Amino acid sequence: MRAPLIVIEGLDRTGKSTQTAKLCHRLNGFLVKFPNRETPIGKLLNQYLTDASNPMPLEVAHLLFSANRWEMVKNIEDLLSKGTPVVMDRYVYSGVAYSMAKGLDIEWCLAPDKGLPKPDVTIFLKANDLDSISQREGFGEERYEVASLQTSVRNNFEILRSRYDEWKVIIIDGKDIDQVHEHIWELVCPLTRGVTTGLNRF
Ligand code: Z5A
Ligand code: MG
Repeated sequence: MRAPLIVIEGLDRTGKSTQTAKLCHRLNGFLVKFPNRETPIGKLLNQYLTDASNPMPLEVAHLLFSANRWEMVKNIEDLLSKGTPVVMDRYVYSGVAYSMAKGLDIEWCLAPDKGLPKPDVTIFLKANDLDSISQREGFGEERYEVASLQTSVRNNFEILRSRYDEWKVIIIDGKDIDQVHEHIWELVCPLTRGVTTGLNRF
């Protein structure tokens, strides 16, 4: 028996950080946010995201986002095997959806993440009304937070959703933070008894 690996994905400002923190608290789990801006690679990514004049090629940024996930694998596997649930704020799917929106090929994007642990459930926070989301605090401060890119990222998330069967979608329009949390809990609750199968891999 091991603990579950839970991922929350979504477009910018859909409430991923709010919800992963709440869920982690309720599960007494371990929270992993990607990008993890604290590691040496994460510091490079933070510089890239916050300074739009940074000339780093898109391909290099994509590989660094992936490397930033690989940096955490040993830690994550240890926690799961010892019975601590791991909750992730973005993961492989964000890596692919954003880089595809910038013009990279889906298979090329998935290749460096091949072998990473696959989530037991991926919960996608879906907003139908992107305008109301872009009015939330903090939107537009980083290089990918532009409306045209968000539409493309949303389409790419739909492509990924049709490929991976652990995806569950929650429509967030009109729901407050606690209502979204209760929907998430309904999906996660069956996993809290532990998972009998080994970890799948991308
Ligand atoms: N990126 C990439 O390109 N490749 C990769 O491999 C990865 C990421 C992993 C930074 O990500 C960028 O990295 C991102 C993708 C790219 N690009 N962009 N743009 P990040 O995760 O570090 O971004 P962030 O700065 O944390 O923003 P965010 O994640 O987009 O926001 P959020 O976590 O989804 O939302 P929040 O911080 O929880 O909530 C936003 C506000 O809304 C806040 O004031 C909340 O109080 C409020 N809120 C939350 N829920 C609600 C509800 N239900 N109602 C009303 N208000 C709410
Ligand atoms: Mg966030």
